[in-house]
Order: sequence, then structure tokens, then C-alpha cells
Amino acid sequence: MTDKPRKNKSPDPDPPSALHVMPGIESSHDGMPSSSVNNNRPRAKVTPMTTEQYVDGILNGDRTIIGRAITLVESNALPHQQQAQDVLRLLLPYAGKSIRVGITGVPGAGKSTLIEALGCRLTEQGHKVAVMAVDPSSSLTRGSILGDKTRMERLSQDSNAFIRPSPSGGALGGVTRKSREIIIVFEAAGYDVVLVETVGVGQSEIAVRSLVDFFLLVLIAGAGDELQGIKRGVFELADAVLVNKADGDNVQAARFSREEYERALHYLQPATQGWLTGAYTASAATGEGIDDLWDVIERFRDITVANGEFARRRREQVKDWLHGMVRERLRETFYSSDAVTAILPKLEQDVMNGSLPVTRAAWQLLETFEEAVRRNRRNER
Ligand SMILES: Nc1nc2c(ncn2[C@@H]2O[C@H](COP(=O)(O)OP(=O)(O)O)[C@@H](O)[C@H]2O)c(=O)[nH]1
Ligand SMILES: [Mg+2]
Repeated sequence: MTDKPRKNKSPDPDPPSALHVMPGIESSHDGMPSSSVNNNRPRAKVTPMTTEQYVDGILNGDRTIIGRAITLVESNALPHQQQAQDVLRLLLPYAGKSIRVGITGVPGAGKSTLIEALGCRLTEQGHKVAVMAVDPSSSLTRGSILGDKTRMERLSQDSNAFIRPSPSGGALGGVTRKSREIIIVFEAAGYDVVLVETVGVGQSEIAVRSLVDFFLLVLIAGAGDELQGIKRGVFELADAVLVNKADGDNVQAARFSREEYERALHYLQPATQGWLTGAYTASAATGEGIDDLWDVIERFRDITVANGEFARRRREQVKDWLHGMVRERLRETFYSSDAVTAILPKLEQDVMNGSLPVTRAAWQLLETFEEAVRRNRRNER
């Protein structure tokens, strides 16, 4: 990538400001290959930016540059990844100072509406709020948050809020890495509250739990746990359970439901040491209970910062991040190795028809891979 310095004041053809997040997301800034769909809109080519321009822009809170930096982080092209790493390294000293809140629950529970209600309150109080969705299942649609634009109408027009749909990336590992790096960009840009919405299916809760300090499970009254697709394990990840839609005719049912969850939570191991996961009610629609929810989150932060859990979890998360990246990289290298792909179909057949034990097939694959690595190294010398 050529790093020609330039004045970056010319209007971006599709600035990823919060106002335009949704249409802007499919764009390939910097002429990056977009792994996604919807490239049928003509687009002017954007001049590449230097690493310094990225860093300065982000530290100054420049929305256009923040958007472009996120696109850079999301790019799968090697030169972009290399520049993204340079940018991130320079941003790291400025990152880490937000509270990261994950929000899970089945589709329809009201997560996006809740983020709108909470986010708007927080910006009124002077916070800068960044919102991101993690949806590994929808690399094609680029995240459910696209459909949630209408639920975050006010927040998406708030100059102190930044909404970013799910990073595309195919595999969950890629999405998680990108999400972590985007959080660093947000924090360096001065966002002090990061809200991460998950689709609440498959592995996405565990992935988001590993990104955040506080994890909120949003439920609704009346629907049984089963109906809500709630796995027991998810309760054990939660720092709070919120029974949403406690409004209108639903208030009583929500209170009853809250009590039930509160009782059930007594039997579970709390997700965070020194903190008792509680159940609460709220209405994202009317705003009732939203301030109380924020009080809970702040209390959580005070307590866990004081008892060291906050910092301990973040350290663990960084360690997991490291191992996750190594695993991701090893897997990619392994499965893209010519030596491996040459023999893989045959070995698959052999284990499927029972003529070769799985362990032996695995050993053979690994030995073939190691041999190929050694050969490459000899050739390089
Ligand atoms: N009555 C009521 N409806 C709500 C509330 N929160 C969300 N909804 C509605 O529930 C539906 C799903 O909300 P959404 O925020 O998209 O849920 P998500 O899929 O969890 O993000 C929408 O029609 C919302 O208007 C609430 O507190 N009360
Ligand atoms: Mg949603």
C-alpha cells in the first residue's frame, strides 16, 4: 500500500458516520476488497491514508477516519492487516478506558431498543457511546444490526454515538479478533461506553462474553426459557438478567418473571467473583428501569475494579485473544497447505469407510504438514 500523505479533507464518498452507518457499511474504503455482497453501487476510489493520519484522526475523534480505520481492521488483505496492526499498536496506550457491556438475548427480546434507550441517556449525561453487533452467523447480511437501524434512530443521529454493524469475517474467530480491535479504535477515539449486541445464537454469547466487562442477558416475561432459546449456560455467563417489556399489561408478568429468575440465579455460580448476578425489570420502550440498569453496571464496575476482578478479567481476555489468534493462524496455515489439501480428501474417505483409524489419519496429516514446513524452510535458506 502506498502511503502518500494527503490532505484528508475532501468529502468521503460514503462517510461511515453514524448517520450513514448502514448504507456505508458495504463500502470498500481505500479500495479494499469487500468480502461482502452489495457492491453494485458505484464508488469513488478513496486515497489511502498514512498510519499517522489514521492515528491522529482517531485520537481527534474524527468520525470519517474512525470508520475508515474500522474498515482497515476488517479487511482480510495482508497489507491492510499490516497497516491496521501499526495503527493499533500506536493506539493501544490510549485504549482500555471504557466500560464494555455485552447484551445478549433472543431476537425480539428488545436488545436494540434497549441500546437506543440506554445509549441516548448516556450521551445526554456526557458519555460517548459506541455500539457494535457481533453476528458470526451472517457474513452475508453483515449483521442483524442492519435491520435494527429503525430501532436506533435517535442514537444513530447522535454526534456522541457511533454505531457499527457486525464485522464480516466468516468464522467466529475472525469476527472476535476484529471486534476486539474495533473496541481499541473506539476507546482511543474517546468512547467511554462500548455496547456490544449479540444475536444470541450458537457460540456468539461466549464470544461476546470474552470481549466485555459486563454481560447482560435480556429476556421477556411469559415465554418459557425453552421458547426463548435460553440455554442454562447463558445464565452462568450473565452479570445481570433483565426482564424487558415491563410495560402496559405486561408489568405484573414481568415482575413475577423477575422473581423467578432471581430465585433460579441463587443456585448458579455467579459469572464474576465478588458480584451477585441479579434480575431486574425494565421497559426499553418507555425508558422505565433504564437508569437503574445503568446504576447496576456502574456498581459492578466500582466493585470489580476495587476487588481486582475487572483488571483480572481483562488480562485473561488478552491472553485468550493471543491463543485464539495463534489457533486461528495455525488452522488457516494448515488447511491452506498444498501438502495437506493433496491428501486430505483421500484420508477423509478412509476414515469414513472405516479403513483407517482417525488418530492415524490425523497423525499422517500433521506429519505431512510438518514435513512441508521443514521443506519450505530449507528452500528459503
Ligand atoms: N412493549 C415493548 N416492546 C418492546 C420493548 N423493547 C422492544 N420492544 C419491541 O420488541 C420488538 C423487538 O425489539 P428489538 O429491539 O429489535 O429486539 P432485538 O432483536 O432483541 O434487538 C420491536 O418491535 C420493539 O419495538 C419494550 O420495552 N416494550
Ligand atoms: Mg437487535
